[in-house]
Amino acid sequence: MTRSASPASLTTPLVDLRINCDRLLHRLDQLAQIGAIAGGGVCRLALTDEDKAGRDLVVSWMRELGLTITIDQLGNVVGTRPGLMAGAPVMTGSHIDTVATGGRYDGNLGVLAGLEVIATLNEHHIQTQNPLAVAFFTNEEGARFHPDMMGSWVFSGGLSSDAALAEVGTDGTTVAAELTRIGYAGTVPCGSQPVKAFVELHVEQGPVLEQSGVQIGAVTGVQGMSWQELMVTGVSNHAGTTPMSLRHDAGYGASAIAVAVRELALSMGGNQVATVGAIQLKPGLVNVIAKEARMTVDLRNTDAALLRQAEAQLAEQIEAIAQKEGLNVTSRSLARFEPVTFDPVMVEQVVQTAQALGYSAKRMPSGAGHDAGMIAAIAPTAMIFVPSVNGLSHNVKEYTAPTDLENGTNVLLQVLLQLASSSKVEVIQPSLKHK
Ligand code: HGY
Ligand code: MN
Ligand code: MN
Repeated sequence: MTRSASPASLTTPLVDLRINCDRLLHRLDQLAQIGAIAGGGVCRLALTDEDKAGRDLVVSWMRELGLTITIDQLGNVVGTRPGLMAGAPVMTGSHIDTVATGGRYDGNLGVLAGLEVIATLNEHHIQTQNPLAVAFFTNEEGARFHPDMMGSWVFSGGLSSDAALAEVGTDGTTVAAELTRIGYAGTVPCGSQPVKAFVELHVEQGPVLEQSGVQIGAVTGVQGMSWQELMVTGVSNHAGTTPMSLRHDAGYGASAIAVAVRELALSMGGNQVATVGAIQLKPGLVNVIAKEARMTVDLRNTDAALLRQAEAQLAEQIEAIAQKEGLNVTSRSLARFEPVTFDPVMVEQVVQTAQALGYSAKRMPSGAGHDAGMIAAIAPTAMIFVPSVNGLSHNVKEYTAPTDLENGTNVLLQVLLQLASSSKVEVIQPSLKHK
C-alpha cells in the first residue's frame, strides 16, 4: 500500500467508519475451535499445544493484515502497523490463553477486535499518524503458571523475565521450557517496547452491564488481587478408631478455613470478594483422616487498605483454626497486585465515544484482572467492557451477543483512531496495480 501523491487528508477521525462484525465473529469462531470443549467453551491453557495452535492462527492473521510481528522473551506477541510518523504505537490487545473451563470471549475478543480494527483500516486505505499495534500477552490467566497477567507484567517491567521464565507450573514444567517447546521463546527483550497508549476491549465477566441495561462499560480501574496457596498439615489416622478429640484433620482444617474465607467477605461487605477455588486432600481416601490439604485463596477489593485488612483478618483466623485443631498451616503468595486506576482522560474518552456512537455507557471498576492493569504502569490505559450474558465467565457458557461484540469493537475503533490520529488521518489511495 503506498501513499498517493496528494492524499486526501481528513481533519477529523472517521466517525462514520464501522467494523465488519461477520468477519470478527468468523475469527472468534475459528479461534474457539482450538481447544474447544463440550458446552461451547475453550480449554487453551498457557503454553500448551492448544495455546501454540491458537498463537499460530492469530499470528497468521496478523501477517495477512500486513503487521510486523515481534515476539519477546516471554512470548508476548505484538503486531505493528506503521503510522505516518515513527515512534511508540497506540496499542490494543489482550490474551488468548484461557482457564481450563473457559469461554471463547475472555481475552480472545480483545485480540481479535484489535485485528478487526486493522482490517477495517486496511480495507478503507486509512493510515493513522501514530503506529497501531495489536498484542497478545503470555499467560494472562495464571491457571497453569502463577501469577496471572505474567506476560504483561514482565512486558511493563513489573516482574523480571528471569523470574517469570523460571516459574514452575502446576504440572511441574517451567515457563522457559514450555515457551521453547511451543516455539515462542522470542528474542526481543521484555520491557523494550514503548507504548503511546493502551486500550483493551474485554467482556465484563460479571452482571453489572446486563443488570443495568447499559451497552458499554468505561472501566475506571482494576481491583487489587491477592492469591495465596495454603498447605494445611495434620496427622493421618484411621477414620474409625480415632476419637474426635484426638484428631488433627487437615481436611476439616481446610474446610473451616474455606468457611472463614466466605464469612470474611460477607462481614466486610462492599467490594470485598473471596474465593477458595481449589482444595486437594492427601491421601484423599474415604477411611483415612487427611494428613494434608493444599488449597488456594483468592481475595480481591477495589480498596488497597481493605484488601490488606482482609489478608490480615484471614491470617488471624487461620492461626486460630490451626491452634484449635493442632494443625500446621503455611502460606505462599501466588500473586499480589494493588488496585489500578486507569487514565481518567481516556476513561472519559471511552464514555464520550460510546455515547457519540449512540450506545449507553457507564463507568465501572473491573472485578477481574486484565493485561491492561499491568500496561497501565507504562502508558495511559483504558478498557472497554461489553455485557456478559448472566454475568458468566470462566465458564463454558460464557456468552456475549453479536450486537454487543460489534458495539464494543466500534468503540475500540474510534478510540484508537482518536489516540493514533492526533489531529488527522490520511486516506491512502491503493497503489495502481498496473500503471
Ligand atoms: O483472575 C483473573 O481475574 C484473570 O482472569 N486472570
Ligand atoms: Mn481476560
Ligand atoms: Mn480470565
